[in-house]
Amino acid sequence: MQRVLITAFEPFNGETINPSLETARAVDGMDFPDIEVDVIELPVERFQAPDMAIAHIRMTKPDAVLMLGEAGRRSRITPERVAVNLDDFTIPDNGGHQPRDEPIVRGGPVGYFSTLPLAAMVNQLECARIPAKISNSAGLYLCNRLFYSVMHAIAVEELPVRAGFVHLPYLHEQVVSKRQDMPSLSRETMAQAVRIMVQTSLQEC
Ligand code: PCA
Repeated sequence: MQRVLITAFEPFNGETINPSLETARAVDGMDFPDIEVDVIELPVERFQAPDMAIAHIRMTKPDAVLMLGEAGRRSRITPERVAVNLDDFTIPDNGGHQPRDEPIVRGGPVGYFSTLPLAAMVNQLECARIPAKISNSAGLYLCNRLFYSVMHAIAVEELPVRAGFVHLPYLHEQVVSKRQDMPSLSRETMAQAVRIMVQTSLQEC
């Protein structure tokens, strides 16, 4: 039995839901024949989120880590290619922190590539008629920070785990009464997408 850890974020920026958490919860209840799926909810707080994720990876030793977060305004499921060593928050996190133009790890590498099979993930999503595309920037907010911090811990500690980050668009209910011109996906589509990515994340490249 292989193990996949999914991380998801609590709501932020005045929202009452976060599509990553809603979707992770839906996938947590699904049956995977040969995979044990574990879900953790992370606070939108620059220190706690990476610490919690890394502690969980060390403790439970998953085979793959699929980190999820919201990227409103995007119209597709977007697996991220790269994490960069920079915090530049344009809004404060839920703890009130707003670092500007600061390295995440002083003296650390400029970036880390995702070690998930991105092309296969996008291909499988497209086969299921779900819009998807590799993204070349995870931004400079907490999702990038979590992504970078986890990849750095995996590299430094030489942990045998593949990992990467995927941004999800808004859910329909987030654009019904506000943001009327913004794209969104249904809960069903989002959950199916994450299910597909969990399965594909373990495929050999
Ligand atoms: N999205 C934010 C942080 C939490 C989330 O779900 C981001 O893209 O950085």
